[in-house]
Amino acid sequence: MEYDLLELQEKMREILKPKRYLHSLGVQYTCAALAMRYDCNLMSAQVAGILHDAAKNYDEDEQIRRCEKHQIPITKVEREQPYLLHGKLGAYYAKTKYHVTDEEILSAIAYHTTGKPKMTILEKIVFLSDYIEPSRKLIPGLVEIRKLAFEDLDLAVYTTLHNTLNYLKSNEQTIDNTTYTAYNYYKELVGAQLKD
Ligand code: DGI
Ligand code: FE
Ligand code: FE
Repeated sequence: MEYDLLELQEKMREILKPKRYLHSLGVQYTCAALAMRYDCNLMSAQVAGILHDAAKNYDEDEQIRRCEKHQIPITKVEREQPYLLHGKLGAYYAKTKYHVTDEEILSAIAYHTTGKPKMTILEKIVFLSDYIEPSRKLIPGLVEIRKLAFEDLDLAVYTTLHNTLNYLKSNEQTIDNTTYTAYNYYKELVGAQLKD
């Protein structure tokens, strides 16, 4: 499938706030770099990257309302933390507004916040690029994960999930079941030693 990246960028520039647009461009280019490293389709990676936060401009009530309108199922945790819905809703808009037909791109957008077990290379690339793109605020561990992403994809995914879970736990936030199952899957996969 052919996509017009300039047109998609223009669409995102129109609907997103400037900082969110800069982030989306950063994710697009980071996706491209990782796709080169891991022999992934460059176009798919960039399309997923530029569109991944396409539903982020709606506030939480509006995200709930739009998911209900389009019959996108909402879990209990998502109802508590509606910002978790912007992945699924973004995938819906990628398909309906931006004519993305590749299921793998749509899935990478849908799961970019939580990750999931057994991600495809494209899904892992989008998940990581969202975390490491150049304009992300420098949080503890980010410098290391930026390097690790280009060395060991699964270990980088595991480390990102580990850091995210620690962050959510320390802020007493409800953890989505998909985030948990993703973490447990990648923990098993890399056989990493937990340091908490
Ligand atoms: O949309 P972005 O800001 O670019 O990034 P994102 O879609 O990865 O969302 C980031 C936030 O999502 C970050 O604060 C961590 C949070 N998050 C990830 N997994 C979970 C979660 N929040 C909750 N409550 N539960 C989760 O399982
Ligand atoms: Fe996001
Ligand atoms: Fe993002």
